[in-house]
Amino acid sequence: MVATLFIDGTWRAASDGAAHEVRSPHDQSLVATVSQATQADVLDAIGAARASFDSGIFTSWSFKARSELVSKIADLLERDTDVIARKESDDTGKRFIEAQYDVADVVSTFRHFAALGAKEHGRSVDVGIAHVSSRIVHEPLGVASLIGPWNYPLLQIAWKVAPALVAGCSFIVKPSELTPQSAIALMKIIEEAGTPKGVANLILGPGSVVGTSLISDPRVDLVSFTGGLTTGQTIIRAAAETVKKLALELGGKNPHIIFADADIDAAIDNAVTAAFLHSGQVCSAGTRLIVERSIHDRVVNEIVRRAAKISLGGPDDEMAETGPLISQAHLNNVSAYVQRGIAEGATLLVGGKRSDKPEHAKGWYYLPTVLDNCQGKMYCVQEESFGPVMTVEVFDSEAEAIAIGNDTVFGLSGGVWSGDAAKAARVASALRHGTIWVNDFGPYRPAAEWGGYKQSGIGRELGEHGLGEYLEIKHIWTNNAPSRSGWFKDQ
Ligand code: TXE
Repeated sequence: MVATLFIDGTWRAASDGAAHEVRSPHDQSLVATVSQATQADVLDAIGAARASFDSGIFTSWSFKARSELVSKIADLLERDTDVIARKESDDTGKRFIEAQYDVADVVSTFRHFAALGAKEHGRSVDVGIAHVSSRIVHEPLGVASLIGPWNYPLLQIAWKVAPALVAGCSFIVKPSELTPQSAIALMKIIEEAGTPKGVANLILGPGSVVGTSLISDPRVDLVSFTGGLTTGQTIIRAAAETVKKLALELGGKNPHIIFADADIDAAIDNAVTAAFLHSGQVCSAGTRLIVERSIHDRVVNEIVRRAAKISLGGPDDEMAETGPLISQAHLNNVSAYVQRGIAEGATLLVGGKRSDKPEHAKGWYYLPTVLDNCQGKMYCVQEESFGPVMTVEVFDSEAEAIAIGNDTVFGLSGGVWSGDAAKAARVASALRHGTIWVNDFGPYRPAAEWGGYKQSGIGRELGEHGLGEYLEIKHIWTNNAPSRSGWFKDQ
């Protein structure tokens, strides 16, 4: 029987023995069989996390000691890069080399939080009374449910696990049911590094089955979630009952604005990458191209020419530039999204269908797609496809570019290309999105905050705030010369 749940320091099978088969999006081959938790297992994991937190077994460690643990985890992850990258590319279908880059980013994330934890925490406040000392101290927030998606499975979990460990929280990790293997590998490393029993727990299974308690149980203090908007809304509703803290990253439909005075060649190349990297399965993908009318034809013709040549393939295809979609259900959604765009009046310039190459027959391969003549109110402009689909709109003025870029309920990221630094800075400032790239698109660093305005989420990951999400802030006022308050008359 497979035993891939990690609860209270022990590897366990599901209490009813249930298991789940993970299949490659590349060819549907069986890549793993993992335990599928029951409700009883979930309650056990929450109980273990709560008990470990309340016992002080980890909260009593200094920030420095917890940072050293996180640093050790970074070393072990680095040691196991290729093994973990293999699991990640098996589950997601992404190229092995991309999975290796992802693990390198995971290691950097752990190193960033280790360094942040080692810094001084808390501060003194001058309250203007000589005999009063006032201190702001940071304390671990409590028990956290850490729920991850399938597009960057280990990385998105790492953005949560590393700060939770530095902060001294106890937690339950739940990766996407489609991509569980890298989370299992991470949990083995967390165990090997010497994390106290019960602090780190792993639950596997579909959110609809194992998620409910993770987001509503009164013993959970914080839910940190990355995934779809609808699930995010479910979590907000469930968390209301016990006023849980929330950290939500819910994706976006990200504007990518190109002015006529930009370095057009660089802008085009970055626009192709922004939209089609990882087949568009990126929350910050630049899939909403907004281009100045005078350069529309030149830019769009070149993007279409490039998109048609993108080479698709599985984890070990050395000629491949990107891979399959995660599942058949997702492929069907992307396909329906494109058809709806066409029905609403968009012009399909390239792609718009599943790859018909024989070597892709068993995989969920969808061709890079460009929809031109799009208008702001169209479904394909407003909604995220999470697939390789670029929509194109035109603008005539700076004000119009900004208005289009902000005409969305989302606010995760955006890009602006211009040779006029002052104009680019004005547009970057006016766009209401959490990350803006000027004359670039896509790079991020663990030291810089990441997160969304508006319906793209609540809170921030990475940077310094990314640790703050897992901390409570306490003010301790100490009067070193106690005296009567004298407020009420003592009759
Ligand atoms: O996400 P879900 P899905 C977007 C993208 C995509 C859409 C749906 O647009 O097409 O979301 O993807 C768990 N209680 N993003 O359906 O369902 C689930 O098991 C607790 C953006 O895959 O939100 C998984 O672990 N947990 C994104 C995680 O939530 C629940 C990345 C995400 O799944 C739950 C992925 C519940 N009731 C998709 N229901 C990004 N921001 O990067 C589900 N889950």
